[in-house]
Amino acid sequence: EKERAFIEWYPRGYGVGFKVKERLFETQTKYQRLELYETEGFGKLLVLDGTVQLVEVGEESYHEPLVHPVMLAHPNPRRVLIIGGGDGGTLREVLRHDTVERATMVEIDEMVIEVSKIYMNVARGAFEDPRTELIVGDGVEYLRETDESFDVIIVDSTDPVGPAKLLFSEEFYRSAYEKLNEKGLYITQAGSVYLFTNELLDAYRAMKRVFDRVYYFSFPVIGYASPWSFLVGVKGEIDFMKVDLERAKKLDLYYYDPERHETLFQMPKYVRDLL
Ligand code: AG3
Repeated sequence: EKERAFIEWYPRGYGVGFKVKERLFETQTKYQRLELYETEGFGKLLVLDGTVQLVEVGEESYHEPLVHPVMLAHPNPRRVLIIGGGDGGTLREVLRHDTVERATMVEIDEMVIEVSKIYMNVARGAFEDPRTELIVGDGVEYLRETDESFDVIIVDSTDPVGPAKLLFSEEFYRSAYEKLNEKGLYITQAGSVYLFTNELLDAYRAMKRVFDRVYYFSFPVIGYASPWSFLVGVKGEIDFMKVDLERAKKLDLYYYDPERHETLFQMPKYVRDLL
């Protein structure tokens, strides 16, 4: 019996793959090629333009470090903006913080939201939460044009190559900085530490030109070429090295360990030397 697999190919022929039982769905959306698989041991696998967005089993290893470090470092995050994140995992984690009054999510591709709702349950009710404001649209335009301001902005995009490239530009960071309140935090996923080192460096340097302070950290994510990088931009008086452990206790986390927050900042030496 022949074995089937989905493999995501990174630069220089580095692959990350899963054994799959079947392809459940495939379509070309207005923006990208969307595929959904049933894997052997990790639940459903969502793929956009050949890149793994998530596997159901272990998706928290991405959504927890993307959301909770910034939410717990901010003293009182009430208004949160999410750009991308159509599967709803980021939104779900944001809404677990009871300081949140409104979470606005701007996803460009409605098909990602629909397919995630029909085939998976990553959002676990987050789209129906009364605090959720869901906008199908272009995050770059939204941020440029909105009159709203935010405590935390989270960019849960595809890679810093291709369609999401604008989300890693200095111009975009400037409009994010402007729309942050006096004290605000910005976080973006920034790609594979080993395989997208140059993209990580470019994004870091551009963020340094805009934010008051910039931090980088990495986390091993199930399904991606780990370690995976995250970049944090700070506006105003916030210390990203400290998180609120009282609020953290209520979250019942599985991957990100707020009591060992400092371990996030682990980076291969050559990367630290470059940054
Ligand atoms: N975030 C996807 C991160 C990029 C993955 N890149 C890759 N596999 N090359 C969106 C999905 C999670 N909400």
